[in-house]
Amino acid sequence: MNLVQAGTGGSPVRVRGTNAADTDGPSARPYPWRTWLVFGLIALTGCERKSTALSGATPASNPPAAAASAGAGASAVAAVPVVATYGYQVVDVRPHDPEAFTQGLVFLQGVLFESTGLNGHSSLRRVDLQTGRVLQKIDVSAQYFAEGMTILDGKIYQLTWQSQKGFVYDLETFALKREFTYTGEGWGLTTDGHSLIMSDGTNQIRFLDPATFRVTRTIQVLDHGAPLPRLNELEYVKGEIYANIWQTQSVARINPADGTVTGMIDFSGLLAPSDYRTNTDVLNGIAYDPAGDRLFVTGKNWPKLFEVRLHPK
Ligand SMILES: [Ca+2]
Repeated sequence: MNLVQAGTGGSPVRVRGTNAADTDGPSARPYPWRTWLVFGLIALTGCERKSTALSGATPASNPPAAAASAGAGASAVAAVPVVATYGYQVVDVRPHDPEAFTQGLVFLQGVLFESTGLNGHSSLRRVDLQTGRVLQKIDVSAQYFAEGMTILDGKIYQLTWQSQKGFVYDLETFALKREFTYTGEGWGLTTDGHSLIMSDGTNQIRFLDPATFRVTRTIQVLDHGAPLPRLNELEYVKGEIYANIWQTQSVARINPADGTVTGMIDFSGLLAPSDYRTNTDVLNGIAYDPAGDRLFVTGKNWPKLFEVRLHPK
């Protein structure tokens, strides 16, 4: 919100500058230096607008030029963060339960853990990576719509969508150990090894103490300085937060220190049209294997789980 205001505040600075020159104009004597000053201001304003348009229109395709243009053209305009774009290469394809409405995905010790949603279909699963076979599963009560899930210190944490209730399970037995509450909606969940990191459908990400569930800090996720809402399934990857953006083919790479979007991964075309069925839903589900540096991606009711490698576009 503050940055939106700061952003709109940028414009009036330029307008005020132009207006001051205009106001001075009629009452001022026509000294040549003043005329040149006005021409100079007009030219500078033109440069600012051009560089702003450039960096807004093609931030990813040519970030160095946009950044250089913004820097050279307008010292009064706040720098627009450069957001890199990434494509992907499919390394491997494995089966995924097409009835699993994936809301959370974690890789740990050679297997996948998955949280599935929808009332009456919500579950917690341990899944064989190679075959997609469900090795262990508990159903979540039909009154709950399960959401994001993560694992920390031998415990599994699972959110629900609108019930403001989370569950803590034993990693081995899936026995329910504890329940907790939070305000707002529950969407995605991951961990940096210390905190639970939670999205709620807005552009906010909360960091929670895993023992008390108190919010220790909150970041506002901003893409090119603007709020980026609908952050869904999360994964902590090499010091960054990856976030599925709901109803898109994109995953944002987020700096956990300040919420800045540093990159955008375009997963367009990952699931072939021939793999779509009537209940196939959006891309959702990111898991990372730190030991093997492997990234896994799937979607809600997708028949396939993809191991992908990213590359700059
Ligand atoms: Ca995840």
